[in-house]
Amino acid sequence: MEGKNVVVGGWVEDIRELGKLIFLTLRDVTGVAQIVLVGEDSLKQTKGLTKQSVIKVTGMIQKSKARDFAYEIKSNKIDILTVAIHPLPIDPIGRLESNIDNRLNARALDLRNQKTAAIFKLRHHALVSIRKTLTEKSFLEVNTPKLIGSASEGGANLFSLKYFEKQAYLAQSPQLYKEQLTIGLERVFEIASYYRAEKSHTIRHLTEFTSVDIEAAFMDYSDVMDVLESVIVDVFEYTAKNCSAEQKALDIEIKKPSIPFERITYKKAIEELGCDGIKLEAGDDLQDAHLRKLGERHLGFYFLTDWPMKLKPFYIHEKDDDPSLSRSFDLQYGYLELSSGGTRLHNPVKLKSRLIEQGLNPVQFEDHLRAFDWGMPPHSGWGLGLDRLMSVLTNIDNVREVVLYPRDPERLFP
Ligand code: AMO
Repeated sequence: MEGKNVVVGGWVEDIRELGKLIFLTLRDVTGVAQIVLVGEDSLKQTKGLTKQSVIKVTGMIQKSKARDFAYEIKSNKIDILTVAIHPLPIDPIGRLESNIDNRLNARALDLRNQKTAAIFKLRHHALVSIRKTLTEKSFLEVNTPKLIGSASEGGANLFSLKYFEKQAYLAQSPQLYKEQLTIGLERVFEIASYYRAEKSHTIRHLTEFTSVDIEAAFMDYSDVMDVLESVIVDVFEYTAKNCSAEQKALDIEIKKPSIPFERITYKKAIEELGCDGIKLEAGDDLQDAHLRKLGERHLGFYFLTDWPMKLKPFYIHEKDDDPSLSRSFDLQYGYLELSSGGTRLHNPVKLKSRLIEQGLNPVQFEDHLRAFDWGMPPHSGWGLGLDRLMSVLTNIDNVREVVLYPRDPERLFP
């Protein structure tokens, strides 16, 4: 484009005076450009101009002598569209490191930092890949309500609110809806925010998180594990190929994980932990420390399957050969649980007795139970925590870093 006239808009990242010339570094979401402002009144034009102000530059492209730029824009006219007020709450370029709370308090400005922007560009591409994989496997994307009248995951951890004269809740998951939708649409997926009123102060729990959920008629838990493995592998392959600049900004190298992901039964996991000196009874839940130990043996992604029924929600199907165990799984990355899923009960009588067994009131699930009388196919599915997946993909431990405006027990603003 040498010799061509252009108009560019963007944010001033740097301003340097060199005699009568003014050098501006201008950034937009695609990258940086050098502007050389020439002419008698160039100094006058930049009076009051601060870094991160928004300008429009009209000029011509020419070869540059600068080390970092092959070309630059020579201009004798800039328009200042908005002046950024200093001092800014954080250094948006990231030369001066700010702590995570200060950055989250000024999140919109934090996105001017190329490292932060790279996280959310990667997140976009991960979502593109997930939608592509699931669409190719004949899943339809759906949207189900987040304002609901009864719990989807049982009674605990529900945010409740007044809904005019009624009591409503924020959805913990799309569980009941996605199961019902298999009657008419067979294979569905949803990507949405869900809410858990948990006072967890960890680097992996949020009160509002994004989940990718699928549900498929006529699939068993082993089939949906295959689907999950494809979704994950495709995300890594797609971003490895299409996101070089983002990997560079984050100083990471995304690699396709090795397949197939190991499938370890809960029983085997307990035995392995026993060998490591951790004694657990069959039926005990696996705590953080146990999962960390397992993660040392099984690097990368692995499935933990066939959990005891008593550790799983009411909708999970038992195993035929041992009804104390379930057709269920978690997908782990080291100690971190990324997803859980399984084969569901599709027999309404069994489902009702499981609700009672878990201390839930079948009356509150009447609408859901009704659908099971209309020809409910056998079905399976999973929910994948997108925020946790992003933290693995970007190699950033704290899930708050990969969520634009994270919500936790302390954080409700901005
Ligand atoms: P579960 O409750 O295990 O299963 O949630 C599925 C996945 O969602 C993510 N997740 C969270 N991420 C951040 N903060 C939280 N508070 C949080 N809670 C959950 C995790 C988790 O593995 N209905 C079932 C799924 C299914 O069977 O289809 C469910 O919600 O990565």
